[in-house]
Amino acid sequence: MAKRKSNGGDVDGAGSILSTLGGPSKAPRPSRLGPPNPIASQLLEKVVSDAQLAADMPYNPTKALEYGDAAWVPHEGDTETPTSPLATASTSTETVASPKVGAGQPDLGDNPLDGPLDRVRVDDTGRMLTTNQAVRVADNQNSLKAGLRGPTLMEDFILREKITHFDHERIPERVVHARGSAAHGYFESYGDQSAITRAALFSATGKRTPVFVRFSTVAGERGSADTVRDVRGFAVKFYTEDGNWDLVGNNIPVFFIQEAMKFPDLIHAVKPEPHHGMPQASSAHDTFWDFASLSPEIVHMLLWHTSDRAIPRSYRMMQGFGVHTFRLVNAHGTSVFCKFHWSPMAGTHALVWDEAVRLVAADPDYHRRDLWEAIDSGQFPQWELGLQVFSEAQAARFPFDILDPTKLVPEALVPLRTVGKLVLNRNPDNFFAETEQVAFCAAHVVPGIDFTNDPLLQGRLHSYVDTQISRLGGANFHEIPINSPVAPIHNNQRDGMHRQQINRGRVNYEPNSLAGGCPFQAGVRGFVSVPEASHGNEVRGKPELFADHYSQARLFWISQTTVEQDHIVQAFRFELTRVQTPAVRKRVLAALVNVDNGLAARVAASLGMDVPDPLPPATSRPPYQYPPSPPLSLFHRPGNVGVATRRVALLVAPGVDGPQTRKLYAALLDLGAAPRLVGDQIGKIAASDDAPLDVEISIEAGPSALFDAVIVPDYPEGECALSRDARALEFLKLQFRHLKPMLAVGSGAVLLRAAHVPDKLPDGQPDPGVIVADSCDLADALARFVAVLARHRVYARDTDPPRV
Ligand code: HDE
Repeated sequence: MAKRKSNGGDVDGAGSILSTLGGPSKAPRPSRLGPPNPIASQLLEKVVSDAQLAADMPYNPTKALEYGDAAWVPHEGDTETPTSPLATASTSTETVASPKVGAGQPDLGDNPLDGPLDRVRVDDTGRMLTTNQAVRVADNQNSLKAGLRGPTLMEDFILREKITHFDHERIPERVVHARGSAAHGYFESYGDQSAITRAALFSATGKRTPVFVRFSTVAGERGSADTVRDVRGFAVKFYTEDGNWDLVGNNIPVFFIQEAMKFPDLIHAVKPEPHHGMPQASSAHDTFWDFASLSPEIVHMLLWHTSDRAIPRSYRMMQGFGVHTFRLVNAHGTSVFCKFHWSPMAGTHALVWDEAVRLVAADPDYHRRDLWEAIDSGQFPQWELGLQVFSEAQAARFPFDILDPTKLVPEALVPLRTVGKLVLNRNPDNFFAETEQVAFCAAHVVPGIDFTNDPLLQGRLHSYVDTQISRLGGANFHEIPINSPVAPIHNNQRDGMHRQQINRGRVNYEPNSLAGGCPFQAGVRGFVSVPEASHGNEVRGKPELFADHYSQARLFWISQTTVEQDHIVQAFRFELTRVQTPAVRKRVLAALVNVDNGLAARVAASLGMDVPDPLPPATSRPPYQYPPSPPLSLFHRPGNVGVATRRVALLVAPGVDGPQTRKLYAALLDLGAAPRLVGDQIGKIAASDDAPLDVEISIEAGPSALFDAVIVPDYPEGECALSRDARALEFLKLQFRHLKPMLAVGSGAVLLRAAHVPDKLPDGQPDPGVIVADSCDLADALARFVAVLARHRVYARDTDPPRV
């Protein structure tokens, strides 16, 4: 073997570099580490550049900026650029490539977990079945047995993997808001709001930010029905260039309680009673009303909860609210208060209570289906975002405390400033991966948005991340694709269950010199909290103004139309009738006396009770007398989408006027509505002409509650068989009872008569929604029908009890 020639000093310190333990007193710089070896050369380059990077930071240059006045303006971290990418590598072998590790060369500053969801979408077209270890499965029909009639073998790893995965398919449902539906879309800014906020999504006209929005009910379990009486969640995740902002709101602008401390009590009270697990997804039971009647701060919310807001026709037809007062902060650090409002372009519309109850059976997925169908048919739901912006000085003059989440800011005090629109234009690929695994958090804000001291909001800032840790199995739920931001994530958080990121390098702390100070703190380019002065004693309590429990409840009541007030009374009647304890009912009535005597008297009468003395108020301050606020009525926002997405049943049977039916059907389709031929059973029926019609759904599978309106076409040969079918007559009665537009053409009117549908309103005027027309007036009749349908319901028809 030839002897290697030594060059003396050019290998000094090489041994230290080859060892991972200890080192010499000065950074060694040998020119080689031994025989030619590309990896060893990289190790040398790595150690030399590493040592240089550390030496470039002789001390922590920003330490002094953490103290005193300097701390008011956060400073950017100090950073040095390495002389070689290898300086920050984990290993000198990182350039070794393979189909598994990839190309080897690092993409400096990159985190491939960020970015579009394309990277995790999976398609199986043309692929063979495999196990999770990618072993191809030869037989997916039989387990491995010792003989055809023998025992199944433990060895069958394919069976065991399949069943084990199946056994663990379920994750805990959300403790509240378990039932929900979601969609992707975007937020488009109408202008530049940089004067009031530095939030990037509001920086320019036309700027689009991707969003994922989840709607939900609060009380019901994951499999509960959509149309129960409940608050609806309206949670929006904005994937902004400055990180994720979650506006986790509701469809009602106020909340039940004022204090995070009371949330578990509220939820325990409204959830099924713990002894027998009933009722599901309903507030109509003793424990809820017991808690409510002892917590008068709830009364404002109770009026919203008993109003038709709690039974929306569609997620697409409800408002959304941030509820709390937030802060907007501009680039100079100046902040203003802000309330967030989503207003649906389709208007605010509700179900009728009896209809909502029937839908629980007819289609428990009613709202989920409605959202999915609208988006999949290209009728994208839209909302406008309105801000109520006000200063601290204005807030100080309000007759309520802006930190109290049971109070709203009347639009007469602060009008809405419309700043953009939300469009939902894509359904998820996979319900579990996206809708179930999405993790909203009230604490996810971006630079430009900040919190206030609302004590309910402050409690929420803790709760959401905390709950995801058990629901989604650990601290890395932010890496689940639907939750990961499109903005880059770089920090020193490491490890934990299900970690996906493979962090390069040995540095997982800050300050550091070994990674050139990276990732370095962003200073004023990062999130800077509003430096709000705080003084006062540590105390458990609430400000005096929070004790006004009734003024805004009364404001809501007097801002409702007569029909809406009637429905509130009926909802109290229903809820309290289901309560079993008279003392609880009495306390609720006593609270209502403080809102309005008439309301209390009507609810009391509906329960066969006397009006009790009012509950003693919690404050000696007289209630504030607000003038009515029209925007608080559901009818204030009729919407501007006409009859688009409205479901219309055409009741058909053999002998129906074929050409007319087809004409009506096509006309509705052209208007964006969703017509459907409903009959005794699906399949072909003979029409008046030679072309048979195809009934699309039976009355049994498609009952009245599923449709917004009905048309009975003409039967030229006379009587229609459906006039002897009790299901068809009930269909028509329910259409009438649920205040829906009805059009009967020619002898189709026989059916309306057989169902005893009146054509007059209670005041004797013609019912504009019961339209009986001759075949020759079809165009005019259809135009009238469509006009009524666009206004949703014929509330003038409403009576209690119903006439039909
Ligand atoms: Fe929530 N809430 N909440 N909440 N909330 C949750 O977080 C909580 C409150 C709201 O579609 C939970 O991920 C506390 C007000 C929505 O995934 C949990 C308090 C408002 C959603 C939680 C409140 C909301 C939630 C359950 C009082 C309207 C569904 C699962 C201090 C502004 C988000 C989860 C989705 C979900 C806690 C009060 C809205 C447990 C402690 C007020 C829309 O973290």
